[in-house]
Amino acid sequence: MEINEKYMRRALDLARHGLLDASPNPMVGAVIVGNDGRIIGEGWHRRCGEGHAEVNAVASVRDRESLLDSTMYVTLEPCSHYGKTPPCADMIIERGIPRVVVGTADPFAKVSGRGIARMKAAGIEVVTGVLEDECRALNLRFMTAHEKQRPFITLKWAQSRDGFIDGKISTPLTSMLVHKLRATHDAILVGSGTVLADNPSLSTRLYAGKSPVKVVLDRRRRVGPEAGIFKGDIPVIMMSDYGLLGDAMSELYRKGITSVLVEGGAQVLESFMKEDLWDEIRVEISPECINGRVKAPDLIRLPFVIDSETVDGHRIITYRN
Ligand code: AOF
Ligand code: ZN
Repeated sequence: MEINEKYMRRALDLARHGLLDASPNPMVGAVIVGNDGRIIGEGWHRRCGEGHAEVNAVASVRDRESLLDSTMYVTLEPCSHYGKTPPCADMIIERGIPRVVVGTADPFAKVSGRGIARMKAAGIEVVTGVLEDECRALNLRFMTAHEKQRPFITLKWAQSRDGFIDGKISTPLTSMLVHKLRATHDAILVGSGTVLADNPSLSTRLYAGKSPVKVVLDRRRRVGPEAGIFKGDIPVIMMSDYGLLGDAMSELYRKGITSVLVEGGAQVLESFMKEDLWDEIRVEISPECINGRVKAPDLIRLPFVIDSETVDGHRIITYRN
């Protein structure tokens, strides 16, 4: 169905405008096509808490009547729940849109199929799975989080050429890239050992982006209120009472965190890897040998390299699980 893909591609392009502000909501785009095949409305989800893509697309249509013989293309299943905004499926039914083409189902438990079912029950012709792979890939973290009921987990460390993580590895430019990476996650996580040893602020001061929530694994309650992570007004979650790492991750998910960047130290990173509790690993390798004391986790058995770049002579490699 060439024609469906053409309009879905446009909806995907629109969805990407949500890149900076949609999270933790997904990026979603919607296109409304009139009976002569021309686009009569477009919209996307701009920011978490604001109007959904479908609502913005409908609001952009000049002639309400034209909706009665139109097709809506939307990258994600229209929602069926009252969240921060009312259900899009109901709005589509009320406006009398007779055909809806959906990219992929919404894995969010409060929706997951109910939006599609509700529209079908109201007599709307619904086509699903158009450019499904692209629509899923667009919101990989959102999809992973809701399907696995835990945040998307990125492990990150910087090591010397000879595999040590102690010592100064990063350059000003690679440090800025770390802050950029932080800004794309809902939370940053470290172990209490890292807080005590390095007293990091875990901020995004080197990059103009969002500041994620800070999470510290601190079973022994060793971190005091004087720690640098408490400076500023970014919330800090101290986790002491959890059984397994997986339980800690489920708890973060229940708090609404859909992605977490795990920054160390070595023991914490190793534990996530041992439990196969990760989705992406991002490693920076400096060109120097430092013959340090703390070994970086072993890279040998990591499966898929999805990206490799060189910045200031440092290699930055990204693996996907
Ligand atoms: C849609 N269209 O553009 C988006 C959807 O709190 P709310 O009301 O913003 O609802 C957030 C949930 O709605 C989110 O977890 C996801 O399941 C869905 N997002 N749905 O129909 C959209 N952004
Ligand atoms: Zn919605």
